[in-house]
Amino acid sequence: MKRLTIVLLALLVMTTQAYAKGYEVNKQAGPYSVKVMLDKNPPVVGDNTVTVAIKDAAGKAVTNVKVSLNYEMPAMPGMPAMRYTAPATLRAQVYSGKMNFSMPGAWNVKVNIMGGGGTYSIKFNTDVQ
Ligand SMILES: [Cu+2]
Repeated sequence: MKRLTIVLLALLVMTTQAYAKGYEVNKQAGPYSVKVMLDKNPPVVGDNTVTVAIKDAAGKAVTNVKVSLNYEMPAMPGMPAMRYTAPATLRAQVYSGKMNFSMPGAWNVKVNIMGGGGTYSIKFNTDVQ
């Protein structure tokens, strides 16, 4: 019984850590591997800090591009689509910006990377609480 309790406690701790981890999306954009991290998981209404780490095919941090964020909530009954743009600025080896979600629900996020011979983007959806 005691052993079972320990196993259950260990499982609970592992599960809690998995959920406590920040929101993270990993995608490929043209020549770049892009890792997007939000400081809150799930994201919340109001300010959320976004960090974008970009690596080239050799795994080296890319720091000579421009990064911007588009985020939108599609139109809902009685409510037009809401679209916002925010810059992400280079800090150390990563790009950082803020997304301010104006209401809870499903949002579409697009991260644009300009440079390296073109514009590349990744998209993901997130449920804001
Ligand atoms: Cu809405």
